[in-house]
Amino acid sequence: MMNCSKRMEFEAKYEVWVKYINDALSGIITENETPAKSIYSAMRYSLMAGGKRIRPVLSLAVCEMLGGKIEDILPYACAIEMIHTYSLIHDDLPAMDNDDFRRGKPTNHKVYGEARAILAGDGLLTYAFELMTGSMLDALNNGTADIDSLKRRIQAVYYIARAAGVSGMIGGQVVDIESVDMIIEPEVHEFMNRCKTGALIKAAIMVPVIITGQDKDVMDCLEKYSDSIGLAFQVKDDILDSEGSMELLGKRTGRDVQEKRSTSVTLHGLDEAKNKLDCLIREGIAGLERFGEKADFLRCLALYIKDREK
Ligand code: GRG
Repeated sequence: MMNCSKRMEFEAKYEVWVKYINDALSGIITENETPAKSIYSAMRYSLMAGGKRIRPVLSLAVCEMLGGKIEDILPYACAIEMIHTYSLIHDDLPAMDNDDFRRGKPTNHKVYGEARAILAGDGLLTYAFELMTGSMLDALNNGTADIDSLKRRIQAVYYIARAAGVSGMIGGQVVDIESVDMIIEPEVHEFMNRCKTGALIKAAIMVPVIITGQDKDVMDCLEKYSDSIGLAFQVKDDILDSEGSMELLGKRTGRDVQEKRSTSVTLHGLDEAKNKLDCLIREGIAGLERFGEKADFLRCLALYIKDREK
């Protein structure tokens, strides 16, 4: 397990990555004076509302571990955070979870109204693809990427599209809304979590693997890590809904029981959910063995997922 100095190193580095990502995101969606300015404002409101940035941090950390260029991965890392933010805006809408607070602030539709919140989500989702394909065109025009590198970047965009769409997050969300007030089979529950939450986290990890052109062994190890921590992230989210507070989480808690949702805690109980979480984190860390000390940040990040309070 991680000693104290490694943990402090991890925390300092995480903060540096978050600042780097926040600066990049802030420069992408800016306030402007066009007739459509309110949509930029609504998109920026949620994008810059202070999330943990765990997905883009994962992309940058994996890229660094594999010796890739951070600037090559940044557009994809930002795109994934934009897709994630869109999903939160839509998830909070009255037609979905009907939440009033997110990231400690009023939800997007509470500030900008429902219609604009839907458009802000759509705008972020679409902008994510504009950002990734725009960076590919730049690389083509500047001659900074050869044909193999461009192929890998197309593969990365495809991977993200599948993770965000019906094969991933949307597919998982549909199972989620259809399983309220029902006992679902453990396999269906795991499918839901892997799609709804795990797929985008997995994409954040696998995109730098794809773009830096790694061999099958590296790919398999990081798939193992990403499958485990992606699922662990949702199990922890379920535990926090049961044990966490609005104060720390910046959103309403205790809804899973109230609204009879199928979560790791409501289906299996708190103790079993915690055992499952421990087990997934151990499995994830085991996937990092071949990388030695270079993977210390990713090991700490897995432990952070387990121990996080928000
Ligand atoms: C298209 C109408 C429409 C809705 C889409 C896809 C979708 C709704 C919702 C996605 C499902 C979702 C929100 C899954 C939960 C994933 C999760 C645990 C989110 C919280 O992520 P954190 O903790 O949040 O990383 P921060 O705020 O730190 O970024």
